[in-house]
Amino acid sequence: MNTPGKKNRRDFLKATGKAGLAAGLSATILPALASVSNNEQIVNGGAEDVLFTQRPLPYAFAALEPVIDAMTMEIHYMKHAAAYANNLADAVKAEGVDTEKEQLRWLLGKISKYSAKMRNNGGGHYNHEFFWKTMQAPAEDNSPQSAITKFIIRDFGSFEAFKTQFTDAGKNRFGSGWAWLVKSADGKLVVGSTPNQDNPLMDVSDLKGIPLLGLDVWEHAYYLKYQNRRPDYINAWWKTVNWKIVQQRYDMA
Ligand code: MN3
Repeated sequence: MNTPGKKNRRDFLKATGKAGLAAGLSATILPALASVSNNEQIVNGGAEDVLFTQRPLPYAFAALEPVIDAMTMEIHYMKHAAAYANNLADAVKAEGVDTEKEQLRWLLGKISKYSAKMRNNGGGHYNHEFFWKTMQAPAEDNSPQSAITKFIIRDFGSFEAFKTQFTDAGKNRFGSGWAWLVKSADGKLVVGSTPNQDNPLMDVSDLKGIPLLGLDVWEHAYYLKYQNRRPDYINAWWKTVNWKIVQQRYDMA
């Protein structure tokens, strides 16, 4: 038997669930499934995997200048994001999560079963790891040169209309939170926002779907350079979006 690829294995899991094991299929090709305890469904299978620990920033603190200044990036990564990761480590220990077997994206899918500390820091850690990967050195003309463009046009009418809707989601999120582009369960692209460190993978979230693109609109993400001008931050941020990563997430979702 050929070992299925990641995508195929996921589709296989979606299609068969635990029945696969009952049918005598080798658990060695189903490591993800084998680690799920009874009465739990795999959720968020197509979402980006994020480890429980903080990964190195994939570029230098100054890499996103002039859109995001090096000082903001350093404080954001070294202090804010590191604190979410540390607090998440405390929470998983206190609440008995086996991080060898559990995956953060699954845990977010049943976050209502855990503490507020797990929700805030699990979301905070996932969101930031996801966010760093979505950015790269700014480019003036930074529209996607990939298949996702046609799906954006299908679901929003035009690329500009999508950008406006996403920008508005970030501008209008009262207080702290995130703006998102998600692939919803019916395959459509949807824009929305979440409060605090909530995430569209969470069972408690009003906005649900597989995240493709996320923007941190907490003041700590932009205040040193933009102060109260959140719209200026968002408008500049478009130059840093790594559309190749967004496309990869769409393909996996
Ligand atoms: Mn942040």
